Amino acid sequence: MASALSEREDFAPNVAEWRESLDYILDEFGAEGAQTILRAVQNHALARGLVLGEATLNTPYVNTITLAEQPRYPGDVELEKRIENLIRWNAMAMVLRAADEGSGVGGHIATYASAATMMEVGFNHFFRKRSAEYGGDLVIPQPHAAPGIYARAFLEGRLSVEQLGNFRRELATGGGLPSYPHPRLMPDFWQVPCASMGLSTPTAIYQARFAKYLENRGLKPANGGRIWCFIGDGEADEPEVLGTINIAAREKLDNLVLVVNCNLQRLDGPVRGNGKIIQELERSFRGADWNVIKVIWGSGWDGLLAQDTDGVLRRRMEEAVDGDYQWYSVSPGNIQREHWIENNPVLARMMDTLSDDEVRNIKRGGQDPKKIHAAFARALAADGKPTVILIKTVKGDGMGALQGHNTAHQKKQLKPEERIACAREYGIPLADEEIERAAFYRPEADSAERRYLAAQRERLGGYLPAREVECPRLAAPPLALFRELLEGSAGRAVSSTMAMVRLLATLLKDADIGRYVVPIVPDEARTFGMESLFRVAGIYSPQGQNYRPVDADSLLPYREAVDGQILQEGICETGAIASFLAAGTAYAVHGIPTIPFYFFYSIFGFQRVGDMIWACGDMMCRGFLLGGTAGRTTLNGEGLQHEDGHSQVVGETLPCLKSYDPAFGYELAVIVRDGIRRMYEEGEQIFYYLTLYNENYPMPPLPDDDPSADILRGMYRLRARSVDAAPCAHLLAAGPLVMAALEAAETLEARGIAAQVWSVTSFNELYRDAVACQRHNRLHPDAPPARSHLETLLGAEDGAFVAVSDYQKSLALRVASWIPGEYRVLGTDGFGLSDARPVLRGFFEVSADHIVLAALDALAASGAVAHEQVGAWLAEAGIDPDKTDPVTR
Ligand SMILES: Cc1ncc(C[n+]2csc(CCOP(=O)(O)OP(=O)(O)O)c2C)c(N)n1
Ligand SMILES: [Mg+2]
Repeated sequence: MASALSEREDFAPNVAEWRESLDYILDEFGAEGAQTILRAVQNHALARGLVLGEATLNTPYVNTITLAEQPRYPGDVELEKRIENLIRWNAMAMVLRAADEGSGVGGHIATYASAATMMEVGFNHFFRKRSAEYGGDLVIPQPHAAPGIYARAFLEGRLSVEQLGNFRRELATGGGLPSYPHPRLMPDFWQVPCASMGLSTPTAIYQARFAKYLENRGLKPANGGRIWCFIGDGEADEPEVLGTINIAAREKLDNLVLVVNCNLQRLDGPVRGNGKIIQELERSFRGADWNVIKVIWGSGWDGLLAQDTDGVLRRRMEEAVDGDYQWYSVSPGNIQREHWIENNPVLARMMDTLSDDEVRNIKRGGQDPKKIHAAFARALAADGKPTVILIKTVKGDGMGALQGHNTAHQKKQLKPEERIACAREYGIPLADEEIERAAFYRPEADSAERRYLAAQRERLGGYLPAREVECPRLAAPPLALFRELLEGSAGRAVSSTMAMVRLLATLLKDADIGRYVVPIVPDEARTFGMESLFRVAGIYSPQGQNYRPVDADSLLPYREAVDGQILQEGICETGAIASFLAAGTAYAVHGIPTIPFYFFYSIFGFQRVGDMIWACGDMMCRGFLLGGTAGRTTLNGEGLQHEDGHSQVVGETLPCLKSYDPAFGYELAVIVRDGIRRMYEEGEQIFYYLTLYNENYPMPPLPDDDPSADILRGMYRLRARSVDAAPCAHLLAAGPLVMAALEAAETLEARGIAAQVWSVTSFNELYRDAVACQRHNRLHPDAPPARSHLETLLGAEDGAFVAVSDYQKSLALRVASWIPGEYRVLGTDGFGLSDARPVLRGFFEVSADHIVLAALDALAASGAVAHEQVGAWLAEAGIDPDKTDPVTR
C-alpha cells in the first residue's frame, strides 16, 4: 500500500547519501564510531518527540546472516537429505500405523515435518554428547516432534521395529514408546520433559544458568556444554516463555540456544495471521538483549535478493503477513505469483526468472540446511549473550494435501495414494503395498546413509538424546549431625522453620555434603529467617558484588558473590522451581549430586507452579521442597491468598513425592537425613515436600524409644495415656496442631478420660502404605496378609479417634478406612482470612477446645461416654453451636 508521503513529489531524500556517510564513518572509525553517531542522532530524535517504535528493535524481514557471511556447509547435503527423508517417512509411518490399528492413541506428523531439517542439521553437525573433555549438550526438541526423534534413533539402530510399531502403546508386548519426551518413562533416552507447552523455555534457561553456577562454584570444570531448546511459535504465547527471558541475558547465558520453529501455525490455525510472528518475537528478544538470528528465506531467494537493488522485493516481503505466507504454502505457483507481484511490474520481472514450479518449490529458510547451519554456527560463536534463532518453516512440509493447512496439526491419517505419493517423494524403495500399510524402512547398516549418520554422531561424541547417569553417591550424614535438633530447644520457643534453617546451616558446614547443598529462595529469605545464611553461604551472582551493600557493617550483610551458594531468585516462583529442577537433576545432566532446598510460601507452590513440579517428577528430580508459612491458621493475619490449607492435599497427587507435615525439629532431622539417604545414597527417584510453620513452641528432644522408623512411616505415639480408665481418646495430629492436641489431651484426662496423642508426620504416607497393603492382600488372597503401619499402630487400641491438621479435612479423611473406631476429622476447609492465630483456630474449629469437643462427640457415639458430656463441653468451652461454618463463608 502506498503511503501519503510516498506520493508527495517534494519528498525525495537521497538515501544513498545517508548510507554513504554511514559507510564512511564505519570504515574510518569502526563500529564504535558509527554507534556513537547513530546514538547521538537517535537521542536527538527522541528529544524532539519522534517515536521510532518498532524500528529500533526490528531488522528487515530477511535472513540475519547474509550470503556473503554464510560459511561453507561442512556436510554432504544430498546424502543428508536422503537420511532426512528416511526419517520423515518412518516418523510418519509410526503415526499412521498407530492410527491404522484403530487403538485411538493418536500422534502428530506435521510438527516434525516442519522441524526435520533443523533437527537434522543439529544432529549431524552440532549436538555434542558429554565426554571427559566436553560438558555435553542438553537437546530439548519440540514435544510433538518426538516421532522424528524416534525415527532417527531407529535409523541409528537404537530402537527396534517393534518399539516404533508400538508408538504410544507403552504397555504393548515388546515395549512401546511414549507419546512425548518423558525421562521417567524412557530413562535411558529422553533428557528433559517438555510436553506441557511453555515449560521447556524456563527449564532450558535455568539449566543453562545452573551449569554456569556449577562452574563458578568449582563443582564443574568449565568445559562447555550447551542447551539447545526447540519450541513452537504458537508455544511462545505461553507466559513462561517470554516471562523468563530477561534472566538469560542478565546472566550472560551464551551456553543457551533457543530455536523457535516458526511454521506460522499452531493447533487451530495461524499464530499471527494478521502480523508476523518472527518480527514480533525479534522485538521481544532483542529488547531483552538476546542475540537474535532470523532464518527466513532459503537459498532459492539469494539470487532474487541480490537483484533487489531498489528494495521492491524486500518491501513485498515486509508487507505480506503470515496469513498470506501460509496461503502461499497451500497454493500452486501461478496463484502465488499473481498474489505476490500484485501488479508490480518490477516484481513481476524479477519473478519471471522463475517458472511456476520453481515458485512453488522455492524454500523457506527452515527447509534449507545451509541457512540453518549458518545460524547454528553463529550461535556457537555467541559471547556473553543467549541466542534465539527464529526459523521460518512450513507446517506439514512435504506432506502434500496436508502441508500448510489449518487441520495439519491434528491430522493422523493419509489416504493410500497420499502415502504412496509421500513415500515416492522421499525416495522410499518399498513396494506400494508396503507403503500403504505404512511399513518402516531402514537400509542396511553398511548403507551410505547409515554409515554417514553413524560417523557424524561419532564425531560429536555419540548418540543423542541419551540420558546416562554417572554420578558419585553421597553417604547420608549420621543422624547425630543434627544434635541440636535431636536435643530439643530446652524450653525455648522456636518454629519448625527455624529448626529447618538450623538444619540447613549444619548441612552447609558439613565437610562431605555441604558443598552440594543448594539453598533456593524467591525473595523470602527474611520471611523464613534465612538471612543468617547470606554471610556464610553468599548469594550467587556471576558479576560478584559491585556495590557496597547498605547493611555492610551489620552482622548479616546482603552478600553477593561469584561463588555464592544461595540462589536468590527474586519474585519469580517459575524461575525458582526451574532452578530446583536444574539443581535436582544435575546428578543426571552433569553427574554432580547437588541437593536443592527450595524454601517458598507454601501456597505459592503447587497452585502456582504445579505443572513445573509435575515436570520435576517426570525428570526424576531430587531434593527438598520446603513449603514455609504453611497452615491456614498457623500463618495468621495474611489472609485469603496466603494462608495455605491444601498444599498437602495436592502433594499426594504426585506419585514420586514424599510429603511430610512435621511438628518438631527432631522429626525434621529424621526425615531430611533419610531423604538424603534414599535419594543420594540409594539413588531412589523420589523427592520431598515438607511443610514448615512459623508458630513458636518448645521443641522436645527425640524420645528415648527413638521413633525414627515410625516418623518416616508417617505416625508415632507421642504421648501415652496417663489415665488408666477405658475408653481412650486417640488424637492424631499433624504440624503445629500437635501442640493443640497435647493441650486437649490434658483437658480430657483432667475429666477422667484417657487420651493419647499420635504425631502424624504424614497422612499421605499413611494413606499410601495402607492402600498398598490393601492392594497386596487383594491380589494375594492366600498369602499372609500385609498389615499397614496404621493398622499395626492402632490395631490393639480401643476408644475413639480424632484427627486434626492445619489442612483440609480430606487430608486426614484419606485414612478413615483404617481407623478402628469412631473417627472425627478436624481441618481448615474454606478460604483463609486475617486474624490472630487463636481466633483463626477457633473459627476453623481446630483449637484444643474443638479437639476436646470432637473427642467427646466420637466417644459418645461409640457409647463410651454419656451423650450429655458433649453439650456440657460446648457450654463450658463457650463454643457457639450456631457459629459460621468456615466452608460457606
Ligand atoms: C500447556 C499446554 N497447552 C496445550 C497443549 C496442547 N498443544 C500441543 S501442541 C499445540 C500446538 C503447538 O503449536 P506450536 O507451538 O506452534 O508448534 P507446532 O506444532 O506448530 O510446531 C497445542 C495447543 C499442550 N501440550 N500444553
Ligand atoms: Mg507452530
